[in-house]
Amino acid sequence: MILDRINQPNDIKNIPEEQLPELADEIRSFLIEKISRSGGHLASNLGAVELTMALHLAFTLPQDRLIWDVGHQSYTHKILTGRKEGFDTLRRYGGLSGFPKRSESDCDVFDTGHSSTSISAGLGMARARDLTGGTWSVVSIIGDGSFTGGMVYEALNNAFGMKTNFIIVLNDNGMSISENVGGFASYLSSLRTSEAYTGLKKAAEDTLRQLPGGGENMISRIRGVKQNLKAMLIPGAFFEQLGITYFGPVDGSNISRMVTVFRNAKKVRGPVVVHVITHKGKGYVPAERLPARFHGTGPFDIETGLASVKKEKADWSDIFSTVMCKEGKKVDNLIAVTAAMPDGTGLRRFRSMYPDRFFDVGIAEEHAVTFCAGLAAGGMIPVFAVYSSFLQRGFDQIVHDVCLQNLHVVFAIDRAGLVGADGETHQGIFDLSYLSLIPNMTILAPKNKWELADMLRWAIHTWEGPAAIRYPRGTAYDGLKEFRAPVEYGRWEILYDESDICLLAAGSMVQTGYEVREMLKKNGANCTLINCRFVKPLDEEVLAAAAREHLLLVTLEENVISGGFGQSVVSYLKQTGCDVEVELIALEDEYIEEGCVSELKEETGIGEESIFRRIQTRMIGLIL
Ligand SMILES: Cc1ncc(C[n+]2csc(CCOP(=O)(O)OP(=O)(O)O)c2C)c(N)n1
Repeated sequence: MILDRINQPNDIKNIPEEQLPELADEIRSFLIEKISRSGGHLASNLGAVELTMALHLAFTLPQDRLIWDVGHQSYTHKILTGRKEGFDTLRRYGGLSGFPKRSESDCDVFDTGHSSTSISAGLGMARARDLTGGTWSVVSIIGDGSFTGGMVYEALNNAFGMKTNFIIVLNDNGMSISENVGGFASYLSSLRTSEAYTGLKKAAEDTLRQLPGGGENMISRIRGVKQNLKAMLIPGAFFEQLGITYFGPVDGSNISRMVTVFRNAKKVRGPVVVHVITHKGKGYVPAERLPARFHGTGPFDIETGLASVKKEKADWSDIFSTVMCKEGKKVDNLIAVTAAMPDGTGLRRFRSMYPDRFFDVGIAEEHAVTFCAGLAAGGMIPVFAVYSSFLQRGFDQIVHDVCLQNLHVVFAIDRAGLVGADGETHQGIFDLSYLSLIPNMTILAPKNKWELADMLRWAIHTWEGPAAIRYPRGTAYDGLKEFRAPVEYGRWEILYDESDICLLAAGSMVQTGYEVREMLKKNGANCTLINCRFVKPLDEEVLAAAAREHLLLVTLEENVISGGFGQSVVSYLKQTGCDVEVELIALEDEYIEEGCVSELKEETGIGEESIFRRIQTRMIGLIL
């Protein structure tokens, strides 16, 4: 195996050129084999194998800096920098991260996970290099999908007039997770076919030349027009106009060609874009056919491409999807908005049923929020379906464009809480905090799948201001079916009414609270369980009564402690002079790495066992 000779950074430089295609094949088989077991980002990585090899041949690590946008496509980079063995623990707790991590290797120079940051980061590093007299290369590698994010344009604008080298590799596979959208995607597709333009131009000139008499004359007149046309159509005009040298398009399967172009790009003074055409899923037929399905995948059978674990029950996004489709029929101004996640959020069905009322705005969460504000101001009812961690991008827009004007925008916040294998960048653990502090915002969290449906209908039909409904990743909870009180603004639901201990649980933690209560009861305790389905506003009446009637209140949330549900409860109790013991179960003030969700819950102290032990200790302290 040639791969056996790759054990540390730059080992690839010792592989003879004629063996590189074989190495690419071996890396592909390695990726397919490992990801089929661990799950992970397959299609993007398969597409970027040769590109990554060429980068490692043209540049020297760790001196030169490679910055991977999003970072989900950095697996080959990890293999080439001595982390092959780590793939047996990929995305597991304490294992190899699925994204670049500075703490993991000095060849990872910038942590990523969210899209469209690499050009800003790279530009910053290039400026820092210049200020410190360095001579290394700084290379940002960014996909065409990530080019739909606004930060990219802020960075390109800022790179204008730069006098030293900074390389941007545009890894264009024509896809975001799903098909790429918008004007820039269409511009890129025109660049991909720019050879067709060159051929067409020559054919037109030849034809004109054959015209009797005026042929040459006409050609020169047309050439004038052509200069203008050229500005629009020659490859890279968009970049050139911004003062960025454009190389491309380059075939992303041709390693030696890419190496030559990268070496040339190093010589350019100023920013340069190398536009590389790659193929998502390359070399594995199921991933080539279904690149979106294999963008991020769970374990699968290599032979068939089918998921190893069959989904038996609906997940939260499915429930959301079903309700949206049903309500779309009744409410003709209901609009669904996604920022490049039609599949993950479950909006694909809505799109096929109501194409005119569905908008994929690209990886542009900030824009999506203000776009929704505009839709609402124009009389529509927009529902923005978005992952909790990505909505962080739209914070100011929620404050300034939605809540200030009290506009009726519904935020369907998916993947709220711990998400597992994607790690720090993707955990949805801040939304209760960053939304709670915004005036006019109403925050709901369902205990089970029926409540999600009820809340979504309430937010669409009854409520007239901003509302955020947060729900977790994975299978929708179908327990506690017997409890289904109509959704009323700011009202909690008392599930079990006893004495001594009162569990105040929000969203996903109601299920946990239920299990904890069972454990407490087995140990002879009395325990109330309240479904705090409105995280904002709090149900002050129920809370005040709970404080009067129990020895210990325990708040439970899948969110960081700072500014979260528990602290809102404590703040209310303090303000109103309620004297009761309170235990806050929430995530500590820290980032949480990858791992499976149940394991992470126990590790972080919000799992059933840990909560049970904490309550027991606290009660012993109170009684003694
Ligand atoms: C801010 C943000 N929103 C959404 C995502 C989810 N996401 C991860 S990769 C991706 C598509 C990226 O497309 P592209 O840059 O073309 O890379 P490819 O996977 O096609 O190689 C999206 C939408 C994200 N990582 N960050």
